[in-house]
Amino acid sequence: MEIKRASIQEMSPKQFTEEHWKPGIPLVFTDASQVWEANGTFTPDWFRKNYGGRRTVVEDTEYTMNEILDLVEGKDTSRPVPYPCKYHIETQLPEVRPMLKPLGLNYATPNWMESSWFSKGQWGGAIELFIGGPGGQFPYIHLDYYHLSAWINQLYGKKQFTVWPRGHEKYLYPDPNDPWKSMVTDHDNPDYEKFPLYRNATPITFTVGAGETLFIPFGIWHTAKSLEPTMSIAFDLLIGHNFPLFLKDVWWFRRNNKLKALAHSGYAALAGTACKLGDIAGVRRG
Ligand SMILES: O=C(O)CCC(=O)C(=O)O
Ligand SMILES: [Fe+2]
Repeated sequence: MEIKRASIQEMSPKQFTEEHWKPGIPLVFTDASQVWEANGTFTPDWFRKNYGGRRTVVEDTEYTMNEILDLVEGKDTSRPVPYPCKYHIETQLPEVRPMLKPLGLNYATPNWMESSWFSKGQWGGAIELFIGGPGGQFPYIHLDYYHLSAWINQLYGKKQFTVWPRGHEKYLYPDPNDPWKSMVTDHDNPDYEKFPLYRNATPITFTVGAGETLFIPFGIWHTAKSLEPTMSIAFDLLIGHNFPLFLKDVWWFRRNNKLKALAHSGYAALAGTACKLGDIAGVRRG
């Protein structure tokens, strides 16, 4: 597997579906987010000016936007810089939501996560702003929950990503208590005594810069590291193709409470049917 970079000029939505979405191959779009007003607007200074006092909690500590930006830009060196610092767009920064339209960049569409059926549920699928500083490392190698596919829109600074091909769980030692997380830490310098099968893994590391969008299909193990002050907007894609796996996960996460599992799976199945019919009828979402 290699990571292809493509401009929207050379990758039609149909071609994207056939060559990346269906086979599950990541892609870096060099310019897909230019349809967003956020692209070029989201900078540390812009957030300081407009939302400097906006609060969020990172690793049990509450910070304002200004405090986070001072840390990631090295203006405050008195304490460690946490990663990732996240804001949930719909609830913590709803004012900027109109600047992320069309959410799916004309590729991640139709997206059932944009229907009111799914945004009501507890299924992942949030739109989030990630802020990081130099060296900020995502804490583990993982798969995203619910078999959702991730779209990571780098809007400021460079981030390094590492991905492992689908099926690499056999080399990555998933945590038995949370099989979406790998127990392999420090993949640049792995402990082969503890993780001998990791020798067979074939990670690919690459950089995603401002204005670029990384598509991570479900089943692709991944992790990230901020190389400098960075801002990105991540959202998830759910569609007929990953829905059966999504539905299985809805059950699996609630399997210890059969009644709850049944209620949530029933709701999700109904929502999926509604979205499928909506797609056929050409319903526009978001
Ligand atoms: O941008 C990053 O740090 C990676 C985020 C990620 O993979 C996740 O939140 O699931
Ligand atoms: Fe992820």
